[in-house]
Amino acid sequence: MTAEIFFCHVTPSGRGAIATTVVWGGQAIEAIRQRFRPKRQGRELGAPNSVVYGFWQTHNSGAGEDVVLSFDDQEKCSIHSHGGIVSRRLIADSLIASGASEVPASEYETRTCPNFWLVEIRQALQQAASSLAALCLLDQLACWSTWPAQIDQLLTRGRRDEAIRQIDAVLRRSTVGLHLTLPWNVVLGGRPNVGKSSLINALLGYERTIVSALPGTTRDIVRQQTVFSGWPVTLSDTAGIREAAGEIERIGVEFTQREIRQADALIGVFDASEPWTETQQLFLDQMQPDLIVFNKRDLARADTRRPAGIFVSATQRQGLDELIAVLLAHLVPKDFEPKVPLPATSAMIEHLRCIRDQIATGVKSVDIALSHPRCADKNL
Ligand SMILES: Nc1nc2c(ncn2[C@@H]2O[C@H](COP(=O)(O)OP(=O)(O)OP(=O)(O)O)[C@@H](O)[C@H]2O)c(=O)[nH]1
Ligand SMILES: [Mg+2]
Repeated sequence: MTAEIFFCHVTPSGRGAIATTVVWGGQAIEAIRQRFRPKRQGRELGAPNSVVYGFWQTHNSGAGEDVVLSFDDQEKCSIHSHGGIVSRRLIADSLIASGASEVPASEYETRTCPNFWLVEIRQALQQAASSLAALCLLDQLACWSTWPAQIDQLLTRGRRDEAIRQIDAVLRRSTVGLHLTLPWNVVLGGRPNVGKSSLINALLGYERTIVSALPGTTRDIVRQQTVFSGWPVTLSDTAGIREAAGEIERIGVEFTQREIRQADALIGVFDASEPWTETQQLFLDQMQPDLIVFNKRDLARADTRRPAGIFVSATQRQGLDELIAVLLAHLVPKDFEPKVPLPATSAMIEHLRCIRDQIATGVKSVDIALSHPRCADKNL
């Protein structure tokens, strides 16, 4: 640590029950002594893992703000104050007056934790899209506390091929790791009027997108995020694809085709009340969806020519659970296991690839456990 003093508000900026401001740096204890009066006189400040109750003196408040200080050691302390915006601001102002610099919350982990992997997982944890994702990421904290050091050990013992094999195995889990915070992009495509918008509304549980009996209702892409069994998913409704369309609808169809190319899963929606024709088959062959769904199963007509698919009714809310289960089975790898290391951010993937290349080119030790690409030039 340098002799400088830094502080960061680690709780959100709105009103809350308690606000926590972390102060750190070589002179942190001095800045705290200038302002803090313990309730019980003579309490020692800065003892490792100690907690002290007292008052924070600011220019504007006579008695001072009630605060609880929790010290990691002499160089790092958390100030827990009232969660109101004013009290937090007063503490910040007095720290600045004592020479401290404010660090934005987005940089806090990078500045205070020397372990790149744990910083990345903690940042991902802040963006966890569901409680399942948060639990997986908590497991990942444990994984990444030990796994990089194991790779270092393999290298020290000259087992380069095994190190590369293990890194490759972790890299193969990148997609699923990224989707703990990033929604899977699921696109519903099909001919006009088959019930794509109705199906999206049924899956979301509310009327997000316009439904009408008129073919060509949806023109723009309508996206909405939701969570299926703990996995974040963005559902994209698209314009029904048909050739004889007007100018606006034609642009909508172009948007649809672009959206389809970027999909993690494309659901091809067909109308179960219509017979299966050659045109339908041609359309299916061109679209090549990941999942075939026959909507309007409440009006379904038997037709042996139809390919295999999931039968649902958006309006009757039938078959939706099966559709979600099949969709997740398509998206999430079968061997998904939260207790093995997963790269959860793009920076982790990039850094792992770089380390792998270094090992492959013959570097004997890369100090994976301590490598911290983002901090390398920050001299903290
Ligand atoms: N009976 C029945 N009707 C449905 C079902 N799903 C949708 N519909 C009806 O089918 C018509 C078209 O539905 P939409 O959801 O607007 O169809 P779409 O595929 O989004 O149509 P475009 O936006 O024009 O491409 C509406 O009248 C819906 O009420 C269903 O499961 N059963
Ligand atoms: Mg529509």
